[in-house]
Amino acid sequence: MSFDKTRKIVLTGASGNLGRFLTQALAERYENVVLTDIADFPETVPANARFVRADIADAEAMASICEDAAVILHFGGVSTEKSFETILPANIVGVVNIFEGARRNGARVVFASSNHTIGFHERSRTLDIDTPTRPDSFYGVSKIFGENIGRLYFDKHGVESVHLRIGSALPEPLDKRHLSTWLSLPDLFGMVVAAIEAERTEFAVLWGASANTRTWWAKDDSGRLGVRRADNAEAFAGKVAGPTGDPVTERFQGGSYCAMDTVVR
Ligand code: 15L
Repeated sequence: MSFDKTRKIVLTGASGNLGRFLTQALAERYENVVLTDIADFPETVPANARFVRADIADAEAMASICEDAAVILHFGGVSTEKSFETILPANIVGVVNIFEGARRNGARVVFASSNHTIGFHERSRTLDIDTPTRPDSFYGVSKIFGENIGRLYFDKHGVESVHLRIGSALPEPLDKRHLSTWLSLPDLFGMVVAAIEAERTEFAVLWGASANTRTWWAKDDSGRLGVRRADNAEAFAGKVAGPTGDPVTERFQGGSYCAMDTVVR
């Protein structure tokens, strides 16, 4: 059975870079998109969408926004390394509020996880989704927490979720690391559509990267979700910036996140 495009889709983090891209793409395909963010939406809200300003750490506000949702795309929260005090409400309390909203409404969650869940693996290794995590930051730990809340809510409550371990989602790769980690915006949208429309996902994890020749990431749940990647960072190999010169940054998959505050070299 195909996905009913009139069903409610919630997008958190709508005012951020990926949120704004997804907003336009979602509103062209679906008819009932509810956008939310702690910051005002900086563009005209498209037809088929409406914007509600709210803090994802506010449980009551999230409960109301998630009411009757079929799918919650959780792209909100802190998207880079910050102090634990900053990460805690945005990424820990926030993701629990989202899964609670999903549980109450029988919704599916699509979670913007990150490659910083595995950042301290060396670049010489190819990882599967069942390779143990190796976070490179409080931010990476918070994304592992979100994935594990997804695991718990599926096993305990039957809430389905798809976790996109996003590499570097950008219009174009900018540096050598991105030749391995790049996720084109059309490939991101393809993954989001597959995650929304798959008949059944259960608990799923996808590497959020395009079909890059220099990938560090192998087996994931793409096959059973019907995900296809069209782009390859190699097309940009001639124009990206070279290595940074920092040995820690260059050694590990998480790049500069591994070098922040690092005393063991
Ligand atoms: C991420 O998770 C961040 O949100 C983004 O700002 C980049 O740092 C990206 O990872 C990356 O690793 O390139």
